[in-house]
Amino acid sequence: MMILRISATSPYARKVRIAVSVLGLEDQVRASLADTYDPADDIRTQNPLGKVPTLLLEDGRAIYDSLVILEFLNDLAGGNAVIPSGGDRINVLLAHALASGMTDAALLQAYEKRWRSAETQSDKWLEHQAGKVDRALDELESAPFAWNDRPHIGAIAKACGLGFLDLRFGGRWRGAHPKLAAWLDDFSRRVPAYEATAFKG
Ligand SMILES: N[C@@H](CCC(=O)N[C@@H](CS)C(=O)NCC(=O)O)C(=O)O
Repeated sequence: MMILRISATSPYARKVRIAVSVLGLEDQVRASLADTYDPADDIRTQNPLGKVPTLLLEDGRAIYDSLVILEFLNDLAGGNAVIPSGGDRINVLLAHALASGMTDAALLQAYEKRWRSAETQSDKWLEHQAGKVDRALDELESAPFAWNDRPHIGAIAKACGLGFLDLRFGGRWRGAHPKLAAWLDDFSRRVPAYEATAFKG
């Protein structure tokens, strides 16, 4: 059994958890909570970066960065599953990059507020990151990408990024991005793992 180190709120871990479900690999992967703030947690020896998600293989290897884990799981499922082998591959990876970059910018804002006192927080930095999120949301609103029977990693990353904005920024993106909100509702209906991996507090 492989072990997936996660945190309950991590959008990157959620992306991998949804991919595990979509690929039908639930019986091969067990999730285990990690506390990335606790120096005594094994996550820092399993992954020098101390980040979730990290996938621990049965042969002792640890695989990290969510995109590398997704590539691994895609191969394990026989390939050409959540990441296309040809054709749309670059488009799907690009969609993943946009959604992940948006998530990174949202997370950096959340960290700025968590790790710095109110007096030392940089408004300039927060605005710089917020600009990335806003532009990514506008791009996603104007050019929503479809998926058919099985969501690819671009769609999964997009849903998890939006879910993180719902969780940490009170869903404020929804008002100005109605098509995107409808897209997420549809994703949530069609992919049960999305709701199943939502942070319930
Ligand atoms: N690029 C990484 C980002 C992972 C990441 O930043 N995870 C956060 C949780 S959302 C984390 O583990 N943070 C702890 C830390 O940075 O020390 C990926 O895609 O896996």
